[in-house]
Amino acid sequence: MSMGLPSFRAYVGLGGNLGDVPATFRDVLARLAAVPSTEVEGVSSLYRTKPVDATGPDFLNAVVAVRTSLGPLELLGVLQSIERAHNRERPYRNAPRTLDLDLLWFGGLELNRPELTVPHPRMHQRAFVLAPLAELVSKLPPDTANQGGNPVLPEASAIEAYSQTQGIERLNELKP
Ligand code: A4P
Ligand code: MG
Repeated sequence: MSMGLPSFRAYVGLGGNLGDVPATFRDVLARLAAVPSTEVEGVSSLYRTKPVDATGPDFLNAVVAVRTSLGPLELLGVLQSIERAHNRERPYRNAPRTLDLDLLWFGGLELNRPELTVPHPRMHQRAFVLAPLAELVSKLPPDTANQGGNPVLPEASAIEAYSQTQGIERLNELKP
């Protein structure tokens, strides 16, 4: 990472319910690590999750933290190119997918544009996002490199309760 440029911590949600999803997620980590001005700071465990407003088999979900001096729209572009590399098709909304990458949080920035809303507007209802995100936030040192602070999340007990109701099961660590 080049010195001097401001950098931000971003949290990216990974989801998929088609194909070899752990292999897909490992490939996402490798591709993110190769992005200029970007490093992977941490990864949650893998979670097996029941589809929410979606059809098909159970999902796997995870969250990755990156530190980047890319801008939020540039990072979104990178995420979309990684989705395309995995032949993500969009026959209809919330169709089963090989890979969905959502930008959950970008250095505390609040952005509301058609192509990008951060923080991600649906993350607070979704245990498949909250459980891995809370795990990762608690594992990483607080982000003091910028003024954006850290994601504000429900209490651990509330996330645990959502996870029970929504059928979220923590699996193994996602190893690069
Ligand atoms: N977009 C706007 N804000 C963002 C953001 N913060 N991150 C725009 C990523 N993209 C953002 O996304 C549609 C458009 O959203 C993009 O053009 C982008 O510019 P998409 O990935 O093409 O469409 P999608 O995935 O069908 O919709 P979306 O909104 O990503 O769906 P969700 O809300 O992510 O839900 N159940 C389980 N258990 N696990 C899952 O992972 N995922 C979904 C998808 C539903 N149910 C699930 C899971
Ligand atoms: Mg998406």
